[in-house]
Amino acid sequence: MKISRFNLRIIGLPLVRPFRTSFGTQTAREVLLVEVVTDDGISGWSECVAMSEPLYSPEYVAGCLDLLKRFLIPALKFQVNADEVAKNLSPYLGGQMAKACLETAVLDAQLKKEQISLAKFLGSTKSKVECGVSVGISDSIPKFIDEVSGYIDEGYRRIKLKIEPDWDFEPVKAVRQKWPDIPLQVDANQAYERSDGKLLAKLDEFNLLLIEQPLDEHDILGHSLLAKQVKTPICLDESIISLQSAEDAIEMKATSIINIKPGRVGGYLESVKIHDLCQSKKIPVWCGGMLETGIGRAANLALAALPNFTLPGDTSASSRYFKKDITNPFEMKDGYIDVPNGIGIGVEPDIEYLDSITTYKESVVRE
Ligand code: NPG
Repeated sequence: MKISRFNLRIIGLPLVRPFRTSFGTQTAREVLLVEVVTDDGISGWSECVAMSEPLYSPEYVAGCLDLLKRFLIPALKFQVNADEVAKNLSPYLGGQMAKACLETAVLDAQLKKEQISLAKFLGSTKSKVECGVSVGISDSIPKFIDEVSGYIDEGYRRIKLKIEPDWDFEPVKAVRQKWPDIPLQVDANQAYERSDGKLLAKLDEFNLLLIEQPLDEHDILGHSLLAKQVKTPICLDESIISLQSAEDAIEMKATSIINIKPGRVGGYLESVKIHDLCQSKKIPVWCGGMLETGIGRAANLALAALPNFTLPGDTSASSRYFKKDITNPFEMKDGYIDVPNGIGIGVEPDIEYLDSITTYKESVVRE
């Protein structure tokens, strides 16, 4: 596929409510968007999931922009198919989020040209997916219960609670007491130490679906040791950055469920490989979220429609995050969101709205 230009832009979108995790509080989402324009005049869109600061992963918006401009875009030489992008970018180490973003924009353009939806291309088997919601750390239990209550009333089918030392047992207990049967899981974002096994084992009584990423992302052995101390399944997120890392963590029994985030593993094509591996090893997977706009959400929904995505993901409705999304909003009906079935990722951004929230814009054009 011949590419005539790459349009890069950064937008700023306020969140409807602050989102606090063990690594910080987000009040707005700064998003790097890539538009690939082909010689046929087709636009492929994608969003980079990196945050403004390197708090969740080493990647961050300004760093990804630099990586794209300086190394990744030039490596594609304006002529590439989606299945060759990863190979062309492989000399450059790391940068999964920036690489995923570039590959997805190329893929969107290519699938639009081939008139096929991303969901179909990836191998989806569902037309709608079950919605979970991720609830941030709060400053009081009553305020927190109110927030959870609101989500349950809206119809969310699985609740994920962010935890950290001193915000774990009590909030989880409060939710479990009020909703004894709701599918519930927790996410620590690496906030605990190997020595916290006993403390985390106290959560076993709450019948949680999983504990997500309790320890440092590099501590695969620690997770494997912890898995022997707690009954609740351990699920890795930050530690899984590729097919290889998924294979190693499974083999070491450090994870019995995997959160697949396409941005974190370098793209949707790598995500499908991880999905297939997990399916063959009987490891259930679910699709994580990174406070995506409609562009990233559309592609995540396509992935979450694959058969081994048997747990609800962080695929919430647009209204959970933004007052106004940059695409038509994703709405939840009876706890499900429809998987987009239009060509490519199946959605287009509202350019006029984008222009009004753009903080940076630049094009890399073929000479
Ligand atoms: O619904 O998109 C969502 C947010 C889900 O909790 C969520 N994401 O650690 O998985 C995470 C967390 C996150 C958010 C990570 C933003 C990084 C950035």
